Amino acid sequence: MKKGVFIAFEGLDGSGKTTQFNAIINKLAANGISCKAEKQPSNCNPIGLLLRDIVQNADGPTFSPRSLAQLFSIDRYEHVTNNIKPYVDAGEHVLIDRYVFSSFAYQGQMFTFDEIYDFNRESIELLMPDLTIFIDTDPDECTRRINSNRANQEMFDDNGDVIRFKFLYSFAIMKDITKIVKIKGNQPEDVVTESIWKAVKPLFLS
Ligand code: ATM
Repeated sequence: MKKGVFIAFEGLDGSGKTTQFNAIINKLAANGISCKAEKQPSNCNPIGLLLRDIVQNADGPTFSPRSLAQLFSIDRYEHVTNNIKPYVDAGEHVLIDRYVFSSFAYQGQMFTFDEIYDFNRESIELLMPDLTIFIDTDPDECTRRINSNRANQEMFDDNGDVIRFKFLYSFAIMKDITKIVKIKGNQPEDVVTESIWKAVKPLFLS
């Protein structure tokens, strides 16, 4: 059986990542291609739900950075084992809003690349995306968008320059393991969608 395609979307909060993720799912659907839409933290197990509470709710539970990094890796392993890999293996396409590079970037503020790799080794060895799309929007622009659109800040909204650097650093190290395409996010929404579509389309339609 031919495997499904697995594509991850990454970017800073406010980069336009989720908007573009939805736009590409719609474009694929318009071409008769259906995909399973996933996100991390997941909403498939109690750890994923706990993580959403931690990052979105300033009054939510608090954990040490080490425990937090490990919770992201536990959620990822459960999610990929139960809700992603079996589907990809059975020929379904899966698109995911954030995967392991988000840990290299966000937890990369506190831990080295190697430490985060070790936390996530099992997931990385089980399944890496066929393609990772990075929406590279200027961190100041991301902050401006977050401040104008969202009522509540998320836990890591403050440190855009460092997080972007950690994304780029981990892409450089992992470039032989997964294909990564960087798309400039400081462009009109439809231009960004077209650029992503150019990278995504060949995986489905030739
Ligand atoms: P979204 O807003 O894209 O759903 O992501 C939720 C938060 O989780 C986001 N934080 N902010 N600000 C990034 C954070 N996150 C990590 O810190 N590590 C991870 O591995 C993942 C998947 C997300």
